Amino acid sequence: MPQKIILDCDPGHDDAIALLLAHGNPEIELLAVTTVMGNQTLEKVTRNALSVARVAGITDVPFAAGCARPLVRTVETAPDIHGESGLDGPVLPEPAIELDSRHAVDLIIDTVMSHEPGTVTLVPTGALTNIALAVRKEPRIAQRVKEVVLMGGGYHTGNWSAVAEFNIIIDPEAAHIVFHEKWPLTMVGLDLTHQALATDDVVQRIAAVGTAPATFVGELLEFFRTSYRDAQGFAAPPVHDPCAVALVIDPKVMTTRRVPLDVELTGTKTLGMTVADFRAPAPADCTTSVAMDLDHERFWDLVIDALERIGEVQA
Ligand SMILES: [Ca+2]
Repeated sequence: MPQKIILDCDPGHDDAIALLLAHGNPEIELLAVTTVMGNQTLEKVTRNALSVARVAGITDVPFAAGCARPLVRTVETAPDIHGESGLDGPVLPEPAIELDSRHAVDLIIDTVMSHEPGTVTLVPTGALTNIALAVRKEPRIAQRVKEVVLMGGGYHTGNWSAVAEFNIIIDPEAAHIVFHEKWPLTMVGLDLTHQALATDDVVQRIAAVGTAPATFVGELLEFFRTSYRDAQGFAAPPVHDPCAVALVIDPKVMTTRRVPLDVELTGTKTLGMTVADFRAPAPADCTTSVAMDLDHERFWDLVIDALERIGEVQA
């Protein structure tokens, strides 16, 4: 049985690849795609999501726009990493599908409540604003979702401050809500995703696929490589968001450890830090885990396999 997921994202180069992986992998049933401000404004990331849907050939999945600003704080975007469009590099095709008329929060609630309990996994790859509001509006989803597998945070490292990751620090209050619900939650953070580097051999393998979606990913990675080199000193860019999708597909793609997790809301130097308590043993009621070690080859095999399944090979 495929794993049913809702992808809540802010495309975003790595979100786009996460969406292509979710669509192309036969172990995933993509129930809905929702958007949230982050890498760029809500308007831009929503348009980007629809453009990626066209690239991927997704026509039968509802897409809905969500929150245009964080719960408490002002909007912060990441043009240094993702460009002015939020998805700079390739030419973005005109969307071919219309947005769902519902707000993302309502689409998330409707989707979770209309499926059997324990069958829907939430995969947030942006700020947690929509997820936080969804569980506040309909608290029953906390018992009903199978689990939350999110890209964000990090237990030893940050990227938007010394200790905080972008998705968490732009809406730490939302992250606090999501981390404190009693649903099983796995944080796929920077400690893990900084192992998911699009190295030269990966880029060559993607180029060899020869389909329009693979060419699109190649153009995304070209821009991403330059921005990560210039902004954060990486030789090869870390491709964060598909790691969360990959964990849903194949638990063997990374190791995880059950540890209590919290989010710093009051630190003067540590706002948005995700605090993992590695003291053993974890309490019996602990429902949170962190991702630790990635099987790099297994991960990229999944991404490339998905790309091989969507789009025609070009002459
Ligand atoms: Ca993202």
